[in-house]
Order: sequence, then structure tokens, then C-alpha cells
Amino acid sequence: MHIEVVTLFPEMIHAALKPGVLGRAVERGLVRVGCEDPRGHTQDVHRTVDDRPYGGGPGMVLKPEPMTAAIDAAVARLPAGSPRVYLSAQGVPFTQALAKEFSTLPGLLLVAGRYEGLDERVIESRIDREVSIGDYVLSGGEFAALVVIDAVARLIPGVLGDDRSAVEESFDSGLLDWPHYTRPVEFEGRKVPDVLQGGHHADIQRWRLKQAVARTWLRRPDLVAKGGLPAGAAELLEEFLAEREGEEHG
Ligand code: 4F9
Repeated sequence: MHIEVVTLFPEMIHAALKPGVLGRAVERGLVRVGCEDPRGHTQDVHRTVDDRPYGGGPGMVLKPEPMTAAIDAAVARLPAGSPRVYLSAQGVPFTQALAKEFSTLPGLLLVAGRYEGLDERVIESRIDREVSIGDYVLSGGEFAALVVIDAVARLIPGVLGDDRSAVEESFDSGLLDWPHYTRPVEFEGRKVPDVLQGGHHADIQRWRLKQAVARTWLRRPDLVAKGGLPAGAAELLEEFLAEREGEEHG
């Protein structure tokens, strides 16, 4: 997969792609990431990329000319039809489903803004989807672009070890993950749950699903409402809630 990032800080992108799983994926040629800096597409001596907003107010807006020139240069390197994505807090939520969709594509353009963001006309003429990684404001779109790159790259066949790629992932079920433990069996007075120490696979799976459902219900009721619960999960939630009720009155 070929990803291009339009950014005023290419070094942020390149630095983040060196270590770990992502760095290895780039080294092995499974993912190719290029950057295009709008500052290289300025014409004035000061290499100006921003200007004051029409209508007044604080903050600066990215000038359309260098941004569109940078976008066009990056798009020219990508396979035809690669989606052009702008990272902004005004975008639609980035989800595991969207990561999966992107991971099947040969190419992807990510545009990272700074300041108050892009001139709306650039969004209209050059952007296919405006995407947000969460309800907070960043100082620029670079970290958001990196979040997208990470979530997408690890879904590309070969990027993760075969053992991990086959594993059912947390959000595939629409639930949060269950708790994990490793040795020692007791740490700072806290024991690994007994069920995980016995080798009874069915009991372990049942315990894990119950934990996942309980956590999701407690921490992310929006996920329970949206997806409904997977097969067998509703009963486990009832069981969990009944035990909880028992603890309160016991
Ligand atoms: C981008 C916030 C994506 C959330 C870009 C300031 C952003 C963002 N998701 N905030 N520039």
C-alpha cells in the first residue's frame, strides 16, 4: 500500500515510522509512505503558508495555493482513485471499520492541517472524506494521520506476525477487550483469576467474553446500544449484573 501525507512537518511522519511494527512494514516494502510539504510550493521569499481569516477572528488559515499544489503533487504519485482524506475535528469518526476499508486500497492520501485548518474551497475541490480521530483539538493533523497509518498498516497482510493476524481483534466483536495476565501468578498481592490458571478452554472463553461484555457495558454503553450484543453475550451481561447486585447487598 502507498500512503502519501501532505504536511508542514514531514519529519514528524518519518520519525514515527522508524520503530516497531510500522518501521518493519516500511522496511519490508509492505507499506510505502511519502510526504509532500506545502512550504515547498510557496512562491514568496518568506515561504508563507498561512493567512488571516476572512471575517476576522483569531488564528490563521492555510493558504489555498501551496496546499492544492502539494496535494496535486502527492496525488500524482498515488494510484488513480486513491481516496483523499483530510484529518480534522470536524470529520466523521475514524473507526476500525474505516481502517479495514482503507487497508484494502492500493493508495491513500492523508492531508494534515495546522492552525485553523484548510480553506473550505480546498476541501471542496480536493478532499473526498473529512475524518476525525476523536473529539479533541490537536495542534495539527500529523498525529491524527499517524493514528490512521498505524491502524491501517497493521491490517495489511504480513505486517503483523501470522500468529497475531489470525487472532480475533477487540473491535471485530464490537466489544472492548478482556483483561490480560502473565507471570508471576501473584504480583503485589494480586492474583491471576483462577479460571485462567486451569486449562479449561471453554470456561476461559466464557470468562473472557463475560469480562469484555461487562467492561463494554460499564465503560462504553454507546457501543452496546449501537451494535447490540454478539451471540451469547446478553446472558453473560445478565449474569454479571446479577453478581454485581449480589455484591452490593451482600
Ligand atoms: C484531526 C482532531 C483529527 C481530531 C487537526 C487540529 C484533529 C485536528 N481528529 N485538530 N488539527
